Amino acid sequence: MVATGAAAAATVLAHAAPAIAAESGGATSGALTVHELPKLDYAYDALEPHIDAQTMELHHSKHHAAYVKGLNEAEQELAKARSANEFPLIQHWSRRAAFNGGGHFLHSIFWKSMMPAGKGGGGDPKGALLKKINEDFGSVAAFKGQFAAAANAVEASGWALLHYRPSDKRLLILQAENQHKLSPWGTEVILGIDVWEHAYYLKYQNRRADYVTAWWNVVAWDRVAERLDSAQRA
Ligand code: MN3
Repeated sequence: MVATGAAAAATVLAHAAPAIAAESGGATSGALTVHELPKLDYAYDALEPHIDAQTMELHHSKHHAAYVKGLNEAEQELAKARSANEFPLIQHWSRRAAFNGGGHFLHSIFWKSMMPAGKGGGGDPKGALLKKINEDFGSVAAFKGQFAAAANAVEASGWALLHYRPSDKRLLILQAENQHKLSPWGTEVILGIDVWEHAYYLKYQNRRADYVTAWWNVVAWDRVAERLDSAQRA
């Protein structure tokens, strides 16, 4: 989530501008975005028994929060490094911005893609999303099978992601290593599952496939349909 409005801009100026000004002799241009941890639409225990409350709390309030902090720091340090022509630092902070920014972006979609089972989560996609999944994968069952296989096959930490590619109007299932490697260009992520161990280990230990299977019970298809719709209109 991105902070907007005068308050956010004031925060940026208060925190970032003095540091940049000190490095660049006082000249600043533009304002940095202050990225914020999005609030969840449900309680930490709302996805039980499929995803346990302790995992949700740690995942959101610690892991995701750390990506937000890391992204803000990386963007501030990048601005300083650019002002000072510190090219080796630009490389370092660009990597940190990509890693933390990927984490922030994907987790923001992840939380929005889930709702409590039976209260917006689970079941099957409907309407235009259903039609598109049938068109590109043959059936919902085939899509779920391929998506789960991609999630289960991620080596170590990463994600399985459903993308929409506007250039040929297709849905694609892709993996991400960590949250930023193997990422394609020119596509919109419309659904993703986090298969880092922190997303499931407390409850499922090494049984990632069981977590992936349970996760379908909390997928908020209406939200996925909204993202597809907005990607198709863009
Ligand atoms: Mn995670």
